[in-house]
Amino acid sequence: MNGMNVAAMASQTTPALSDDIKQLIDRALKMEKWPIARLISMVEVESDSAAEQRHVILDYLDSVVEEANRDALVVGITGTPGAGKSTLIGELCLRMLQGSDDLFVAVIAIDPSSQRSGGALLGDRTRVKFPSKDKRLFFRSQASHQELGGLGKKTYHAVRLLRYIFDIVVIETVGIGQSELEIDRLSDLTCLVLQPLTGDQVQFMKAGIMEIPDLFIVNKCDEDALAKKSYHLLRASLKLIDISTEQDSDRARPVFMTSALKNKGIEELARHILSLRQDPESFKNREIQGEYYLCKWIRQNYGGYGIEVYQSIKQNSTSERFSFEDREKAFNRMIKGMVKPLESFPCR
Ligand SMILES: Nc1nc2c(ncn2[C@@H]2O[C@H](COP(=O)(O)OP(=O)(O)O)[C@@H](O)[C@H]2O)c(=O)[nH]1
Ligand SMILES: [Mg+2]
Repeated sequence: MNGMNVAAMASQTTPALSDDIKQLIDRALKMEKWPIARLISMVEVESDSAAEQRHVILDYLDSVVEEANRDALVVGITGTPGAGKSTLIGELCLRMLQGSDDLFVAVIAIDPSSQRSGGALLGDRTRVKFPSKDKRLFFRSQASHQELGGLGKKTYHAVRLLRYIFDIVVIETVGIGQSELEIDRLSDLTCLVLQPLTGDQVQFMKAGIMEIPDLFIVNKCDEDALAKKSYHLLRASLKLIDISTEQDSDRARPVFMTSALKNKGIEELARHILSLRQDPESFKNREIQGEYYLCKWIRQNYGGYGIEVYQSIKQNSTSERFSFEDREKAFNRMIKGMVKPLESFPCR
Protein backbone atom coordinates (compact mmCIF):
# COMPACT_ATOMS: atom_id res chain seq x y z
CA MET A 1 0.00 0.00 0.00
CA ASN A 2 2.96 2.28 -0.43
CA GLY A 3 2.39 5.83 -1.60
CA MET A 4 -1.16 5.14 -2.60
CA ASN A 5 -3.33 8.00 -3.70
CA VAL A 6 -6.66 7.48 -1.99
CA ALA A 7 -8.58 9.86 -4.24
CA ALA A 8 -7.31 8.12 -7.37
CA MET A 9 -7.98 4.73 -5.88
CA ALA A 10 -11.53 5.71 -5.04
CA SER A 11 -12.45 7.53 -8.18
CA GLN A 12 -11.92 4.76 -10.71
CA THR A 13 -15.58 3.82 -10.92
CA THR A 14 -17.38 7.11 -10.32
CA PRO A 15 -20.27 7.10 -12.80
CA ALA A 16 -21.24 10.10 -14.84
CA LEU A 17 -23.98 12.47 -13.83
CA SER A 18 -27.22 11.50 -15.59
CA ASP A 19 -29.52 14.14 -17.06
CA ASP A 20 -32.26 13.08 -14.66
CA ILE A 21 -30.16 13.68 -11.59
CA LYS A 22 -28.77 16.91 -12.95
CA GLN A 23 -32.30 18.14 -13.50
CA LEU A 24 -33.30 17.06 -10.03
CA ILE A 25 -30.42 19.00 -8.50
CA ASP A 26 -31.13 22.09 -10.58
CA ARG A 27 -34.73 22.03 -9.40
CA ALA A 28 -33.67 21.47 -5.79
CA LEU A 29 -31.46 24.55 -6.02
CA LYS A 30 -34.55 26.46 -7.07
CA MET A 31 -36.08 25.36 -3.77
CA GLU A 32 -38.58 22.92 -5.19
CA LYS A 33 -39.45 20.67 -2.30
CA TRP A 34 -40.11 17.39 -4.04
CA PRO A 35 -36.67 17.26 -5.75
CA ILE A 36 -35.00 18.11 -2.43
CA ALA A 37 -36.86 15.28 -0.70
CA ARG A 38 -36.01 12.92 -3.56
CA LEU A 39 -32.30 13.78 -3.35
CA ILE A 40 -32.26 13.20 0.40
CA SER A 41 -33.78 9.76 -0.14
CA MET A 42 -31.07 9.05 -2.69
CA VAL A 43 -28.13 10.02 -0.49
CA GLU A 44 -29.58 8.18 2.52
CA VAL A 45 -29.42 4.75 0.89
CA GLU A 46 -26.64 2.50 2.15
CA SER A 47 -25.26 0.39 -0.68
CA ASP A 48 -22.20 0.48 -2.90
CA SER A 49 -24.08 1.74 -5.94
CA ALA A 50 -25.93 4.29 -3.83
CA ALA A 51 -22.61 5.52 -2.45
CA GLU A 52 -21.44 6.11 -6.00
CA GLN A 53 -24.59 8.01 -6.80
CA ARG A 54 -24.15 10.10 -3.64
CA HIS A 55 -20.62 10.87 -4.76
CA VAL A 56 -21.89 12.14 -8.12
CA ILE A 57 -24.67 14.22 -6.56
CA LEU A 58 -22.41 15.90 -4.01
CA ASP A 59 -19.65 16.49 -6.56
CA TYR A 60 -22.04 18.23 -8.91
CA LEU A 61 -23.52 20.30 -6.10
CA ASP A 62 -20.03 21.23 -5.04
CA SER A 63 -19.19 22.49 -8.52
CA VAL A 64 -22.36 24.51 -9.08
CA VAL A 65 -22.76 25.90 -5.58
CA GLU A 66 -19.19 27.14 -5.36
CA GLU A 67 -20.07 30.37 -7.11
CA ALA A 68 -23.18 30.93 -5.04
CA ASN A 69 -21.05 30.31 -1.96
CA ARG A 70 -23.90 28.73 -0.10
CA ASP A 71 -22.87 26.67 2.90
CA ALA A 72 -25.41 26.39 5.67
CA LEU A 73 -24.70 26.78 9.35
CA VAL A 74 -25.83 23.52 10.95
CA VAL A 75 -27.61 24.01 14.25
CA GLY A 76 -28.22 20.92 16.40
CA ILE A 77 -30.93 21.20 19.01
CA THR A 78 -31.12 18.52 21.66
CA GLY A 79 -32.77 18.03 25.05
CA THR A 80 -35.13 15.72 26.89
CA PRO A 81 -38.51 14.83 25.35
CA GLY A 82 -41.08 17.46 26.18
CA ALA A 83 -38.51 20.24 26.72
CA GLY A 84 -40.26 22.15 23.97
CA LYS A 85 -37.70 21.66 21.19
CA SER A 86 -40.15 21.24 18.32
CA THR A 87 -42.23 24.22 19.39
CA LEU A 88 -39.13 26.36 19.81
CA ILE A 89 -37.70 25.33 16.44
CA GLY A 90 -41.00 26.27 14.77
CA GLU A 91 -40.89 29.75 16.31
CA LEU A 92 -37.18 30.15 15.72
CA CYS A 93 -37.48 29.34 12.02
CA LEU A 94 -40.32 31.76 11.69
CA ARG A 95 -38.22 34.53 13.27
CA MET A 96 -35.21 33.84 11.14
CA LEU A 97 -37.28 33.84 7.95
CA GLN A 98 -39.11 37.03 8.91
CA GLY A 99 -35.81 38.76 9.60
CA SER A 100 -34.31 38.15 6.18
CA ASP A 101 -36.04 37.84 2.81
CA ASP A 102 -33.36 35.78 1.11
CA LEU A 103 -32.80 33.22 3.85
CA PHE A 104 -33.53 29.53 3.30
CA VAL A 105 -33.95 27.16 6.24
CA ALA A 106 -34.19 23.36 6.46
CA VAL A 107 -35.20 21.33 9.51
CA ILE A 108 -34.47 17.65 10.03
CA ALA A 109 -36.22 16.05 12.99
CA ILE A 110 -34.74 12.76 14.09
CA ASP A 111 -37.54 10.70 15.52
CA PRO A 112 -36.61 7.93 17.88
CA SER A 113 -37.85 4.89 15.97
CA SER A 114 -40.71 3.18 17.58
CA GLN A 115 -39.49 -0.38 18.05
CA ARG A 116 -43.06 -1.60 18.13
CA SER A 117 -44.46 0.03 15.01
CA GLY A 118 -41.11 0.18 13.26
CA GLY A 119 -41.91 3.63 11.98
CA ALA A 120 -41.07 7.15 13.05
CA LEU A 121 -43.31 8.64 15.70
CA LEU A 122 -45.70 11.02 14.09
CA GLY A 123 -46.27 13.07 17.22
CA ASP A 124 -43.54 15.62 16.65
CA ARG A 125 -44.44 16.14 13.07
CA THR A 126 -48.02 17.01 13.76
CA ARG A 127 -47.30 19.29 16.69
CA VAL A 128 -44.90 21.59 14.93
CA LYS A 129 -46.63 24.62 13.51
CA PHE A 130 -44.46 25.30 10.51
CA PRO A 131 -45.52 27.66 7.79
CA SER A 132 -45.19 24.66 5.51
CA LYS A 133 -46.28 26.56 2.40
CA ASP A 134 -43.31 28.89 2.71
CA LYS A 135 -40.92 28.03 -0.10
CA ARG A 136 -38.00 29.08 2.05
CA LEU A 137 -38.61 26.44 4.71
CA PHE A 138 -38.08 22.73 4.26
CA PHE A 139 -38.99 20.08 6.81
CA ARG A 140 -37.93 16.46 6.90
CA SER A 141 -38.40 13.77 9.49
CA GLN A 142 -35.85 10.99 9.67
CA ALA A 143 -36.21 7.77 11.62
CA SER A 144 -33.22 6.99 13.80
CA HIS A 145 -33.57 3.22 13.34
CA GLN A 146 -31.26 1.16 15.46
CA GLU A 147 -28.38 3.60 15.33
CA LEU A 148 -26.78 3.74 18.75
CA GLY A 149 -27.08 7.22 20.14
CA GLY A 150 -29.58 8.09 17.51
CA LEU A 151 -27.57 9.40 14.59
CA GLY A 152 -25.60 7.85 11.81
CA LYS A 153 -24.09 8.24 8.39
CA LYS A 154 -27.57 8.63 6.92
CA THR A 155 -28.18 11.87 8.78
CA TYR A 156 -24.68 13.08 8.01
CA HIS A 157 -25.31 12.64 4.28
CA ALA A 158 -28.69 14.36 4.41
CA VAL A 159 -27.18 17.26 6.31
CA ARG A 160 -24.32 17.61 3.85
CA LEU A 161 -26.75 17.71 0.96
CA LEU A 162 -28.92 20.32 2.66
CA ARG A 163 -25.87 22.42 3.48
CA TYR A 164 -25.47 23.09 -0.25
CA ILE A 165 -29.08 24.20 -0.69
CA PHE A 166 -29.96 26.15 2.46
CA ASP A 167 -28.47 28.86 4.66
CA ILE A 168 -29.43 27.30 7.98
CA VAL A 169 -30.00 23.60 8.70
CA VAL A 170 -31.61 22.82 12.04
CA ILE A 171 -31.54 19.27 13.42
CA GLU A 172 -33.79 18.22 16.29
CA THR A 173 -32.77 15.18 18.32
CA VAL A 174 -33.89 13.76 21.62
CA GLY A 175 -31.17 13.90 24.24
CA ILE A 176 -30.81 10.47 25.75
CA GLY A 177 -27.23 10.53 26.96
CA GLN A 178 -25.31 9.35 23.91
CA SER A 179 -26.84 11.55 21.31
CA GLU A 180 -25.42 14.86 22.54
CA LEU A 181 -22.03 13.84 21.25
CA GLU A 182 -23.55 12.56 18.04
CA ILE A 183 -25.33 15.82 17.35
CA ASP A 184 -22.17 17.74 18.16
CA ARG A 185 -20.39 15.79 15.42
CA LEU A 186 -23.05 16.88 12.97
CA SER A 187 -23.54 20.51 13.93
CA ASP A 188 -21.57 23.69 13.76
CA LEU A 189 -23.56 24.90 16.75
CA THR A 190 -24.88 22.49 19.38
CA CYS A 191 -27.70 23.78 21.58
CA LEU A 192 -29.04 22.05 24.66
CA VAL A 193 -32.63 22.85 25.60
CA LEU A 194 -33.36 22.61 29.32
CA GLN A 195 -36.60 22.93 31.19
CA PRO A 196 -36.41 25.31 34.13
CA LEU A 197 -35.83 23.83 37.56
CA THR A 198 -36.53 20.24 36.59
CA GLY A 199 -33.22 18.76 37.62
CA ASP A 200 -32.34 18.17 33.97
CA GLN A 201 -29.05 19.94 34.40
CA VAL A 202 -28.06 17.89 37.43
CA GLN A 203 -28.62 14.72 35.44
CA PHE A 204 -26.76 16.14 32.47
CA MET A 205 -23.87 17.26 34.67
CA LYS A 206 -23.52 13.78 36.11
CA ALA A 207 -23.43 12.32 32.64
CA GLY A 208 -20.81 14.80 31.44
CA ILE A 209 -23.19 16.19 28.86
CA MET A 210 -23.05 19.80 29.97
CA GLU A 211 -19.53 20.05 28.57
CA ILE A 212 -20.65 19.44 25.01
CA PRO A 213 -23.08 22.21 23.98
CA ASP A 214 -21.91 25.52 22.53
CA LEU A 215 -25.05 27.20 23.77
CA PHE A 216 -27.81 26.61 26.32
CA ILE A 217 -31.48 27.39 26.08
CA VAL A 218 -33.62 27.41 29.19
CA ASN A 219 -37.02 27.03 27.60
CA LYS A 220 -40.54 27.48 28.97
CA CYS A 221 -39.41 30.57 30.88
CA ASP A 222 -42.94 31.91 30.85
CA GLU A 223 -42.47 33.84 34.13
CA ASP A 224 -39.69 36.36 34.75
CA ALA A 225 -38.97 35.14 38.27
CA LEU A 226 -38.61 31.58 37.04
CA ALA A 227 -36.35 32.71 34.22
CA LYS A 228 -34.04 34.59 36.58
CA LYS A 229 -33.74 31.74 39.03
CA SER A 230 -33.08 29.22 36.28
CA TYR A 231 -30.49 31.46 34.68
CA HIS A 232 -28.47 31.83 37.88
CA LEU A 233 -28.63 28.14 38.64
CA LEU A 234 -27.41 27.25 35.19
CA ARG A 235 -24.63 29.83 35.26
CA ALA A 236 -23.44 28.45 38.61
CA SER A 237 -23.39 24.92 37.20
CA LEU A 238 -21.48 26.01 34.12
CA LYS A 239 -18.93 27.82 36.23
CA LEU A 240 -18.32 24.63 38.21
CA ILE A 241 -17.82 22.70 35.01
CA ASP A 242 -15.41 25.25 33.61
CA ILE A 243 -13.37 25.11 36.82
CA SER A 244 -13.31 21.32 36.92
CA THR A 245 -12.37 21.01 33.25
CA GLU A 246 -9.94 23.93 33.49
CA GLN A 247 -11.75 25.78 30.76
CA ASP A 248 -11.05 29.41 30.24
CA SER A 249 -13.92 31.30 31.86
CA ASP A 250 -13.71 33.80 28.99
CA ARG A 251 -15.30 31.26 26.77
CA ALA A 252 -18.50 31.52 28.87
CA ARG A 253 -21.08 29.84 26.75
CA PRO A 254 -24.22 31.81 25.93
CA VAL A 255 -27.41 31.05 27.82
CA PHE A 256 -30.74 32.04 26.30
CA MET A 257 -34.00 32.17 28.23
CA THR A 258 -36.94 31.48 25.95
CA SER A 259 -40.67 30.98 26.06
CA ALA A 260 -42.59 30.01 22.97
CA LEU A 261 -45.77 30.57 24.92
CA LYS A 262 -44.92 34.18 25.82
CA ASN A 263 -42.81 34.80 22.77
CA LYS A 264 -39.68 35.63 24.75
CA GLY A 265 -36.02 35.36 23.94
CA ILE A 266 -36.56 33.78 20.54
CA GLU A 267 -35.77 36.91 18.57
CA GLU A 268 -32.40 37.19 20.37
CA LEU A 269 -31.65 33.54 19.73
CA ALA A 270 -32.51 33.94 16.04
CA ARG A 271 -30.22 36.95 15.75
CA HIS A 272 -27.39 35.15 17.51
CA ILE A 273 -27.64 32.16 15.16
CA LEU A 274 -27.71 34.38 12.08
CA SER A 275 -24.65 36.26 13.27
CA LEU A 276 -22.71 32.99 13.72
CA ARG A 277 -23.40 32.21 10.09
CA GLN A 278 -21.07 35.05 9.15
CA ASP A 279 -18.26 33.83 11.40
CA PRO A 280 -15.72 31.44 9.80
CA GLU A 281 -14.89 30.15 13.31
CA SER A 282 -18.33 28.54 13.39
CA PHE A 283 -17.31 25.98 10.77
CA LYS A 284 -14.06 24.78 12.28
CA ASN A 285 -15.23 21.26 13.16
CA ARG A 286 -16.24 20.19 9.68
CA GLU A 287 -13.19 18.02 9.06
CA ILE A 288 -13.63 15.82 12.14
CA GLN A 289 -17.35 15.36 11.55
CA GLY A 290 -17.08 13.14 8.50
CA GLU A 291 -14.27 11.18 10.09
CA TYR A 292 -16.46 10.51 13.12
CA TYR A 293 -19.38 9.14 11.14
CA LEU A 294 -17.20 7.09 8.82
CA CYS A 295 -15.32 5.49 11.73
CA LYS A 296 -18.56 4.84 13.59
CA TRP A 297 -19.95 3.04 10.56
CA ILE A 298 -16.74 1.06 10.00
CA ARG A 299 -16.69 0.00 13.64
CA GLN A 300 -20.31 -1.09 13.54
CA ASN A 301 -19.81 -3.16 10.41
CA TYR A 302 -16.24 -4.41 10.67
CA GLY A 303 -15.23 -3.83 14.29
CA GLY A 304 -11.72 -2.92 15.43
CA TYR A 305 -10.20 -4.71 12.46
CA GLY A 306 -12.02 -2.38 10.09
CA ILE A 307 -10.64 0.62 11.94
CA GLU A 308 -7.11 -0.76 11.66
CA VAL A 309 -7.55 -1.20 7.92
CA TYR A 310 -8.89 2.34 7.61
CA GLN A 311 -6.00 3.80 9.61
CA SER A 312 -3.49 2.02 7.40
CA ILE A 313 -5.17 3.42 4.29
CA LYS A 314 -4.89 6.91 5.75
CA GLN A 315 -1.30 6.51 6.85
CA ASN A 316 -0.25 5.36 3.41
CA SER A 317 -2.16 7.98 1.53
CA THR A 318 -0.29 10.58 -0.46
CA SER A 319 -3.34 12.83 -0.68
CA GLU A 320 -3.48 15.75 1.69
CA ARG A 321 -7.25 16.06 1.67
CA PHE A 322 -9.88 13.74 0.39
CA SER A 323 -13.63 13.74 0.66
CA PHE A 324 -15.83 11.48 2.74
CA GLU A 325 -16.74 9.58 -0.41
CA ASP A 326 -13.10 9.11 -1.36
CA ARG A 327 -12.33 7.65 2.04
CA GLU A 328 -15.41 5.46 2.04
CA LYS A 329 -14.68 4.08 -1.41
CA ALA A 330 -11.02 3.45 -0.65
CA PHE A 331 -12.05 1.58 2.48
CA ASN A 332 -14.68 -0.49 0.68
CA ARG A 333 -12.24 -1.50 -2.02
CA MET A 334 -9.63 -2.49 0.49
CA ILE A 335 -11.94 -4.43 2.79
CA LYS A 336 -13.68 -6.23 -0.07
CA GLY A 337 -10.34 -7.37 -1.39
CA MET A 338 -9.61 -8.85 2.03
CA VAL A 339 -12.94 -10.45 2.83
CA LYS A 340 -13.67 -13.44 0.62
CA PRO A 341 -17.02 -15.18 0.31
CA LEU A 342 -17.34 -18.50 2.14
CA GLU A 343 -17.55 -20.51 -1.12
CA SER A 344 -13.99 -19.63 -1.92
CA PHE A 345 -12.72 -21.65 1.05
CA PRO A 346 -12.33 -25.41 0.55
CA CYS A 347 -14.82 -27.43 2.62
CA ARG A 348 -13.83 -30.52 4.56
N1 LIG B 1 -45.37 26.60 29.25
C1 LIG B 1 -44.78 26.38 28.10
N2 LIG B 1 -45.00 25.23 27.43
C2 LIG B 1 -44.37 25.03 26.26
C3 LIG B 1 -43.46 25.96 25.72
N3 LIG B 1 -42.97 25.45 24.58
C4 LIG B 1 -43.54 24.25 24.41
N4 LIG B 1 -44.40 23.97 25.40
C5 LIG B 1 -45.20 22.76 25.57
O1 LIG B 1 -44.39 21.67 25.95
C6 LIG B 1 -44.86 20.46 25.38
C7 LIG B 1 -43.75 19.76 24.63
O2 LIG B 1 -43.39 20.54 23.52
P1 LIG B 1 -42.59 19.96 22.26
O3 LIG B 1 -42.21 21.13 21.43
O4 LIG B 1 -43.31 18.88 21.61
O5 LIG B 1 -41.31 19.36 23.00
P2 LIG B 1 -40.15 18.39 22.43
O6 LIG B 1 -40.51 17.00 22.83
O7 LIG B 1 -38.92 18.84 23.15
O8 LIG B 1 -40.06 18.57 20.96
C8 LIG B 1 -46.04 20.82 24.50
O9 LIG B 1 -47.21 20.57 25.21
C9 LIG B 1 -45.87 22.32 24.27
O10 LIG B 1 -47.07 22.98 24.06
C10 LIG B 1 -43.26 27.18 26.45
O11 LIG B 1 -42.49 28.07 26.08
N5 LIG B 1 -43.94 27.33 27.64
MG1 LIG C 1 -39.98 17.30 19.36
